[in-house]
Amino acid sequence: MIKNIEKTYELAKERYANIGVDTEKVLNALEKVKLSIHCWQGDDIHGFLFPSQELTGGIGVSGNYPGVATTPDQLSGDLSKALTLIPGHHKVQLHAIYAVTDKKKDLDELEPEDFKYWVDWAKKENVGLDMNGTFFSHPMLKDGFTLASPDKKVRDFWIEHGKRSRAIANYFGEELGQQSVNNFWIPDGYKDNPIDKLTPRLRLVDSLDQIIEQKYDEKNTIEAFEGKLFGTGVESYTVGSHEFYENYAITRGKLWTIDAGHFHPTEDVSDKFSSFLPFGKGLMLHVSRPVRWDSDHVVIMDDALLRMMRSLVRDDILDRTNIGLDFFDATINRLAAWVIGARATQKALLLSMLSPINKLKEDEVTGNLTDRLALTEELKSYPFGAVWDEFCLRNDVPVGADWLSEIRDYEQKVLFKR
Ligand code: RNT
Ligand code: ZN
Repeated sequence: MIKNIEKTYELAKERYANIGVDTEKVLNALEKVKLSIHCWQGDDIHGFLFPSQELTGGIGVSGNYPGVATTPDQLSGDLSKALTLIPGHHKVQLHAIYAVTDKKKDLDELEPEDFKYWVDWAKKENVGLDMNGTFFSHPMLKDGFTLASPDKKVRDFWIEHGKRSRAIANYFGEELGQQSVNNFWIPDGYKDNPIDKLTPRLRLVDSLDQIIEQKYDEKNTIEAFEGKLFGTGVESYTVGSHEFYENYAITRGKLWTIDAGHFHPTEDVSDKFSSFLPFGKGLMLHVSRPVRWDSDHVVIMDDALLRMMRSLVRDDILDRTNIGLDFFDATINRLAAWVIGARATQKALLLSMLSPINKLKEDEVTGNLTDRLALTEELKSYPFGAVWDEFCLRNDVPVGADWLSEIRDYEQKVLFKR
């Protein structure tokens, strides 16, 4: 089996070499790309602080596949298992509600030590950690508002939470020696048409400015801001719109988060990267798969994903982009969901890298648009799967669908016993 994979790879290597693509270089480049794998796929966004709290903020998880993680050891164990099935070295994104503490603590009381559990785990796994404040599923989400609330008490609670999330992200960066991206998404908005659209946005600017007042070394942490077109229950007006956060990120020297599910379904999300980067510091992505709405389906290798990864590769902006995953599906095995989404994202990256980009760019500027179209079409049937298999082999993870039997085994031995 291994021999066949290697043989097939050698043939594929030759085919690609004929069109000027060095597959060895590509394999090295792919190995360097870290994904930020979201912990919340593993437990349907319950977290450990208030696990019985209803999920609010307009997001939803459907399904009740058996074996959901309900303790820190279960969730970190599931993540560890999933990481053995995903090639390469990655990061994991946490949310504030995943704090591990015996004390009863609210979101405005969290401290770095409440995440020591995760830092110890990350060191063991050799992964970085990214952070998310949790601005939902909490009674202080009052009438649909947090940082933009008209009520100062509500705002202050969430401002304190935001500040604390930054201290935690800074701790991740210090401890793990790599930058922790701290993502902010808030659900604030109105179901029906508001009269005043400006004042809530001014309040949000003020709240965010208070949160980011304290300086942290960017080596350790940087903030990213995630806008949205709308959420369920907030259809008419979202305070944190895309334009709002794009401008906020640019004027404050922060990252802009683009969640693939947060736009109008016909928008090409990939087209936004190169529109932002001439002005902005960098991007965070929430790679997701919206089906008719922001449904957060498990990511697959579809056109939208390919377009996104192609933009990152062709425009050479991978080093300014953090590729986070953000989907949640409880109708299938949750570990499989992680593995499918992560591997699909890596495959899309690989397919994008396996093309003679410089030649295509040259064709474009010299007006040889015939070659550009012909070659990009032909590339679709080049033996990219052989290079992917070799990548898995070299990274010591199962090739093809072999990972599935490991998940089935884990189900029997671990998940179904919960
Ligand atoms: C919600 C945003 C947000 C969340 C996570 C859980 O629409 O996409 O990123 O999915 O923070
Ligand atoms: Zn998101």
